[in-house]
Amino acid sequence: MEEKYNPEVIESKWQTNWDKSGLFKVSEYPREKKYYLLEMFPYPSGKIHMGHVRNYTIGDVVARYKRMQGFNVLHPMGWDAFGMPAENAAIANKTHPAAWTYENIDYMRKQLKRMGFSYDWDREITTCKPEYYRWEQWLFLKMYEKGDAYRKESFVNWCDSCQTVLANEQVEAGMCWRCGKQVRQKKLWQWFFRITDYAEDLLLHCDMLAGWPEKVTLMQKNWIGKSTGAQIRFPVENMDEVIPVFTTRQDTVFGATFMCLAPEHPLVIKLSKGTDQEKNVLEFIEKISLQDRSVKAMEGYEKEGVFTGAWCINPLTGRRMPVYTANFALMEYGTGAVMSVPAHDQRDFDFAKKYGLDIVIVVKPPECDLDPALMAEAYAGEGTMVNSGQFNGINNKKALDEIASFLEQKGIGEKTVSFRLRDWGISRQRYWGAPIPMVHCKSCGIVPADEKDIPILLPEDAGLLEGGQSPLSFLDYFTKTKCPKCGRDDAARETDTMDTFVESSWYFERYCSPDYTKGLFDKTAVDYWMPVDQYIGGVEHAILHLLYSRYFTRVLKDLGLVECKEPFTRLLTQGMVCKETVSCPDHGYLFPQEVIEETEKRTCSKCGHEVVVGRVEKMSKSKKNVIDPNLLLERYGADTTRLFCLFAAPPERDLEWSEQGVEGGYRFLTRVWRLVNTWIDVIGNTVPFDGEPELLEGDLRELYRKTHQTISKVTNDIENRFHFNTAISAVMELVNIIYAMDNIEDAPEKPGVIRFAVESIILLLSPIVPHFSEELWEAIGYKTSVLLSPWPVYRKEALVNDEMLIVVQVNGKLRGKFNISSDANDDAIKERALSDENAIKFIGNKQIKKVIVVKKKLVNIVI
Ligand code: ANZ
Ligand code: ZN
Repeated sequence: MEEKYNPEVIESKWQTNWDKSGLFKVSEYPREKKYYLLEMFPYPSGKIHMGHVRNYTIGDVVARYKRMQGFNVLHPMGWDAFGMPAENAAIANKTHPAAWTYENIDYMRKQLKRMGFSYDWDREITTCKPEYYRWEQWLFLKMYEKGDAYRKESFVNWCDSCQTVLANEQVEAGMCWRCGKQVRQKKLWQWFFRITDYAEDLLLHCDMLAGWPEKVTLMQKNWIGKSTGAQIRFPVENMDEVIPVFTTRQDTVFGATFMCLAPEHPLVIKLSKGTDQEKNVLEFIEKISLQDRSVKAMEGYEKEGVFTGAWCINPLTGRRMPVYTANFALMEYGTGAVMSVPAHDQRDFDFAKKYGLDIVIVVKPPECDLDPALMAEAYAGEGTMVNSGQFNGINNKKALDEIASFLEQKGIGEKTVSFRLRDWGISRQRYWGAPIPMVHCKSCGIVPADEKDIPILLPEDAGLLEGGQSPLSFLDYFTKTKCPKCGRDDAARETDTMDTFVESSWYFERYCSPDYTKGLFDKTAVDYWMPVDQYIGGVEHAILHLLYSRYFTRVLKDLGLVECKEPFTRLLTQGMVCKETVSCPDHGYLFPQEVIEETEKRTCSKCGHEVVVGRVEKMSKSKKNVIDPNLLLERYGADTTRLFCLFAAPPERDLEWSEQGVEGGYRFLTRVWRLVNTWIDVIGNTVPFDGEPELLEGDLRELYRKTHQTISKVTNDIENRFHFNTAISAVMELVNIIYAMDNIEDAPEKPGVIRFAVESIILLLSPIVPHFSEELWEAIGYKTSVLLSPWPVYRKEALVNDEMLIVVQVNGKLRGKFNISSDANDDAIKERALSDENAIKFIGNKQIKKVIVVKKKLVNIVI
């Protein structure tokens, strides 16, 4: 065994070795216990960052640990390879998205291998390859056939500069998340997936995802946003029209004094046509259409609207209600119309005050009376019904159901629910994505592509347009096609591509049979592996990616392609990797390598100014507080990097970068290395001791017990909580104990007990620092990989600390006895003796002069 720990040599040795022996390959040949461990696959942006390193290290430890526990572990990796950054980078660097993407993938794959992750690389998936997206297109056709995919005209957030539709969450305070420019509203024909069909089911199962963090299921529930209420129809005066509204407060119908329609509501133009309000209404609609929806979604923006010139009738009071169009009424929610009850809804109240509309109180608070003229705000609380005809006098909560039933009886409305969740708009006017397999024919309209024509290949060599606009519609050889229905040869292919969230909604199922050529996946394989037992990734995907994946798995189940419907049994959302920011008064934020460490201070390498150390924040290129994993790999190696990521914080917490932490990790590994080196001659030719603890004495017994305790602690920490940091601490403690025992008495069991301790240390550390452990495992004589060894088990009886019998004397006379752990120190023994009931009796209220403790034997209390 080498004197010195040399990570560079060891790590490349074992990586080659693992590769050659195919150690990480798995198959589904029925083995009892399967375990599917998955980390969110990366976007191939160029190189991996510390966030990836942390995420994948956590996953790798679990994968290796489960494997040693006897599970058949699927642990795959791939690339979420479509998406806008590839196009932007291609324009900026004058390359092609395909070339850029594949190059990045090659580089990042090397980096991941360099980290020693135990992926089955035979299962690698790259979503921009036709072998992958052809099945997505095939699925699209099936969904179209079933009505799960449809086309509708709708308003979208549109960025002129990126020439693309943005999802609501890609709009930050009215600006494009990528380029920072103003977003506007544009009406476009778009493709949608009918996720709302599954709203109820997705919501219901949120409560059954016991292995998910509660904050994530809560976010999903809020996103789905179910409201229970009623739909009520308001007839329009002098017209053959009704306005249906959705309300959760049907108890307040008697207080509805005006109506508000969303500016996009089709009745707005119809009602105002020919009235003197027509011009105002059209102007208002135009103005609102330029506002982006994220502004509208904000609380506290100014409520405004205009009268449409029309009136409707309150079906319960007969009151004439002016019909307005207002910016706070959203077309996408409920029916796009709001019955406004200013006395009991704050928005309606503000609106009524602004435009001088009537306020009628219908719920009276328990303690006081309300006066519409004096109210400063709406009353949204509970109370007694007033001004509400036959419902007067009852509690308004009770009235909810009664009024709903009454409306149903009268045929004016019915109980209903509304969801906040919208159908999933998947059309992107982008080039670097999977083409939507539809055809536009001048005779037949929209026709699905023929299944035989799939994959509809994305041309990988299209020239990009400067503005970033998709080139697809300009490529005749892509767009020109025959109509699959009537054969006309001047039909055109759809040029929209799919949202990249579509690829990531089923990749985990594809991993189960990545080379399958007859469908999305082989059913036997997918039913063997799915669901994913443990999924690990960033909390930023708590809503969309996870919800879309849950939805897709349901669609696939309903198509008979897979058995399970919840794809992820357990979910871990890891914390961020953070570091302090450092800036120079003249040069702004500095990269760590731009800061010079001097004895007393740190200075800017550009100008010599003393730097300012800022807050600890998530590592980001813009703040320059990043550590390049390559640097760590070069300086310390993969094992130290992994050890640091796991030791610095439990996985779900944020991790603060610290150079000392990394160095500490390195020193610990060196210490373990030396330990094995020191003992190797003694333990080299023996087997680990495996007997009863009673066969041992003194330090050996202590060490044996400690080793079992460490195995138990590490196993529990990993198994139940993924608390690798405390697991590592426990191993460190064990290492310290061995170091502290320099003079272990020679007993026949000595080599075996020490061997047992050393082997356990290597095994327990092996998922965390695999190369290091392989090397030591080999050094102590093993010929096969440490990964193929079973995880160590502990003896229950060895966990309990030994006890000793202590005799209690008062003035030298035996007065009592007790058992106490052999770990107990003199103070603990003394305390226990002084609380001994019998002793207390004999002491009475006499003064205690002295307490003498005789090690491991007796306590004498002198009074
Ligand atoms: C009358 C009423 C009286 C309401 C009252 C509230 C309080 P949640 O709980 O979020 O589902 N609403 C309905 N459709 C709307 C739309 N398209 N745009 C904006 N607002 C809309 O909210 C349900 C309430 O939101 C409904 O109940 C309706 O106002 C409003 F004292 O009806 B309510
Ligand atoms: Zn046709």
